[in-house]
Amino acid sequence: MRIAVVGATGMVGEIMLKVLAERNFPVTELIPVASEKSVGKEIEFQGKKYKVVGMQTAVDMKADIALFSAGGGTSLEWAPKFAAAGTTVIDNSSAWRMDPTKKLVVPEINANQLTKEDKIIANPNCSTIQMVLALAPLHKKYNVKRVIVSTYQSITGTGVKAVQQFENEVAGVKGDMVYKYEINRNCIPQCDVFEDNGYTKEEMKLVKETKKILSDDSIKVTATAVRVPVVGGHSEAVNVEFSNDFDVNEVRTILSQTDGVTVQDNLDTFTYPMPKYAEGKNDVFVGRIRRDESQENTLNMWIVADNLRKGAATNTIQIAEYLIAAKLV
Ligand code: 11C
Repeated sequence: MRIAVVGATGMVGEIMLKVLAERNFPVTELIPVASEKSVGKEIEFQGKKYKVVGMQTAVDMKADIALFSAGGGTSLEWAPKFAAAGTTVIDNSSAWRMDPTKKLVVPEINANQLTKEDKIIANPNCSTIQMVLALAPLHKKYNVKRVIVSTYQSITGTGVKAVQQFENEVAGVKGDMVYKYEINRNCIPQCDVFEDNGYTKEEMKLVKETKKILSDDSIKVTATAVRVPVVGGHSEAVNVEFSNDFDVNEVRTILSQTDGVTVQDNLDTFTYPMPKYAEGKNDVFVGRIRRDESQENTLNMWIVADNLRKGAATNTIQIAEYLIAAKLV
């Protein structure tokens, strides 16, 4: 497969290259793509050096698949050009996610909806992916009515400049501020910009994307997304009300049999997921699974994942792997 990585020099792009190599993805030719200022730079992949090319050059090279992680504007402009050249685009930005003509895919849940006609495929937001991966099998069994989610999101979700802000603060060095406030020793109850309804974009992604991925508009979701001074991954406290009652041990069994989910839930050994230990892993980790004693048919759980991996690069590459296995490219 000839694979273009658009945004190859960015944070997610770098993890994409790592994950492609780790998973022995069948890359016959890598086409690293980035903005004009990075064109000509060399990137090493599996012992070979590749020169970064610009967008139009990459379109003209007609890769089989383009993995995009270059922001919404770039994606809106360039994904259709790649698609018109015959390249299947898997896009990490929010540009196409809610477009009714585009599929929003978490492979373990809904990759079977994909067809050869899907030339631009959307990768969901990181905080959505980890939540829906745990919700999907429980929705099948007990029917999810309502979800209340509070997130504790890694600064890597904002990008490299946020990590720099954090490191400057820790070192006591003055530098550019990406957040409105200091993030070190703080929690900022704002991920992304505010919308007219008083929620942030990030919170509304959790609401809208969940319904689309689980193909169920009746699921009610409400979210509070918080930025915390953490680098390894996003954590989420998720309260789920079902239509039907459940057995907590059965929930644990269902989750532990779910592809891509690892249950870490043993109070005797103080075992529960934490971002520090999820970092670098491709799975979604679920723990603190317990009944909500304040309300019928309601469950609490704690869900953690490396937002740059399952939340971004790994999910994108799993979609590409599915396309190849299903002979859709
Ligand atoms: C964050 N979830 O942590 C965001 C980053 O729509 O793909 C990814 C934004 C997106 O701030």
